[in-house]
Amino acid sequence: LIAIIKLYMEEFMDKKILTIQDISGVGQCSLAVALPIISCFGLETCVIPTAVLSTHTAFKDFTFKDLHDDISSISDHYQKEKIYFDTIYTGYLGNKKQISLIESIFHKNIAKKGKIIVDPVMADNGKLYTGFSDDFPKEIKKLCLCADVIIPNITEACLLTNEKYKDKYDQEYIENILYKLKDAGMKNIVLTGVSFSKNKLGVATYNHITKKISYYFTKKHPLISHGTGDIFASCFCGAYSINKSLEESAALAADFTSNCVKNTLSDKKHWYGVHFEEKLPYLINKIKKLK
Ligand code: PXL
Repeated sequence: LIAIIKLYMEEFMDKKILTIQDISGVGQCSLAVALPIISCFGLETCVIPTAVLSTHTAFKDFTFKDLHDDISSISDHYQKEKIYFDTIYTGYLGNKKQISLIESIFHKNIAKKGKIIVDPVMADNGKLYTGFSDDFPKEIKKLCLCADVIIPNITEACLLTNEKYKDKYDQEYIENILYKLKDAGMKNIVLTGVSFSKNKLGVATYNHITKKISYYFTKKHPLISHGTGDIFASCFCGAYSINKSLEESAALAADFTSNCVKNTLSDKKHWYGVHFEEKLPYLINKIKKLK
């Protein structure tokens, strides 16, 4: 019995996830969603902020403080304290110079058998976000190659593979992108924002072990919003870190994100993010059932 309890404790207790992304004071994105969502999984959520912004970059005149100079010393401190992370999840980076710093964090601060998850946050709807130069995709690709799982949207996947971005496409287009990413050396792939019909939106996954492509769809709501990629990625990372499969984690993340979008539909003035906060109890209930 003691052995079983010990095994259980090793599996579920004291797990730490480190997330490396910006903090935007207003915007319902990045660390402001990662912290509450990942905490719902009972995981200790640790952070290295890459930048501090007043808002995300879809606002005008946002402030931006690059934390480049702090990143190495923070990670050195964790190493000195022998603090290692079971998952490292990266999102929005302040600039391309941070990429090599984060590559070294992957080596220095990861626990034995730790998982690396990279969301190559840089673009959406066919366009790079404000502030990123055209060579950013080439650089972030290096980080993607270190990851056990990458979580690009279709625009980001196109930029990583030099594929032409289309907003109307078929299954062949999506699977070609997944195979191009795989051939470039990516392991598990979770491609978000996939839709083959008016009423359904979801995710396509490529499983590195089974070599299978799977799909999971939820209802498509008439709302295009910011921050949904971060909500999806945070929920995926939580589920994957408690050892749910790639496909189960993607399905949970898709359900939760879809519910958060649905919860925002009636608030027509809310343009910059989605109201995920009221849906955290729903997420906790779903996680209880999963465990
Ligand atoms: O949601 C992705 C994201 C994160 N952080 C900042 C952003 C964006 C998207 O625009 O601007 C600062």
